[in-house]
Amino acid sequence: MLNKAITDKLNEQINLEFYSSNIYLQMSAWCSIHGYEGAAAFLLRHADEEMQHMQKLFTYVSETGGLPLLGKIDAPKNEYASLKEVFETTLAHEKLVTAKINELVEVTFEHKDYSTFNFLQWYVAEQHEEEKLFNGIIDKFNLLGEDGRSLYFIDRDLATL
Ligand code: OFO
Repeated sequence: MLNKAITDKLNEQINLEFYSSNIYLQMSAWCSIHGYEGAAAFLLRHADEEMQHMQKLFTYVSETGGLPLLGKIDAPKNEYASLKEVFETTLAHEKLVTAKINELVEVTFEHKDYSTFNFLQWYVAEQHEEEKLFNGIIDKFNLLGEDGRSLYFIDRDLATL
């Protein structure tokens, strides 16, 4: 049976993963409407991944005798000044998620809940991958610039990621 403080934190994380999915889904719509079809497809796939992150937590809480609680989810931002801003926002968001996962890990450690600690290691590794991925995309903008040609290549590249 999960400790209440840990269940609460896991539930917060479930809602944050939902929010992550919604941010990327909304970004995907922005990209599509601005003609960035590669970025739109990439973000759509990423929104799906976030739902899997949510699902994994949901199942874990259920399996350990807790009650997953779905809360209110804020509407994501829907206006961006540029494609680069979209990806700067993804990176900032992933950094926030990493901070939240780290907080969660700390709580499991404080309560000596090594099973949940162990379960969360998947998220720790995943956050490393996510930050690496989005940092890599920002590097491309910095390297190529943001003229029409560069954006065309970046968008094409995003379709393959
Ligand atoms: Fe993007 O890793 Fe979950 O939130």
